Amino acid sequence: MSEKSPQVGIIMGSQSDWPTMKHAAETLEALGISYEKRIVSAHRTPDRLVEYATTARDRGLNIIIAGAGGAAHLPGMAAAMTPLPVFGVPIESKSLKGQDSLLSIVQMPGGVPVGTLAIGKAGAINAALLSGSVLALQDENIAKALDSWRQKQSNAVAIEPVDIL
Ligand code: RP5
Repeated sequence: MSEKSPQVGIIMGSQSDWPTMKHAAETLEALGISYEKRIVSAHRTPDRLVEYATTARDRGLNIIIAGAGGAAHLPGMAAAMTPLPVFGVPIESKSLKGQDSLLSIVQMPGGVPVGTLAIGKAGAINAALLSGSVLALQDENIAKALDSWRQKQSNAVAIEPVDIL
């Protein structure tokens, strides 16, 4: 989405995080929320992170969704440098299945909050939906899109289970 200035910034520590984080992007698109996506690594591109986080609010972003795996400092470091809400998505790592990412992101000290979602795809989708809920407080179109997304989800659930061969 490039026509509107982005409301949400999706950042991730590596290109390898994109298959997970694209679910956040797709969900934002479904809600009509504009976003930008960037690779910003707390470890490999610390200067890029400082620049991104310290300018995010002035550039008009409302929310940052940050996905990272392993020693996942990105969401916490971003939260330290911006007053915007930061939602963290723990990426499912190869060695520890994302337990490392989850604990790195969720265990912030009191005073620097990161809203932490589930490991992997579910977390990426929910970070976008939660962003939608926050933005919907001030935006009737997003509120309607969110209602309709939820209605579609309900409609997709069959009443009776069937045997799947
Ligand atoms: C983290 O290290 C990234 O967020 C990624 O999940 C993980 C592995 O990165 P790559 O080695 O695949 O670039 O910084």
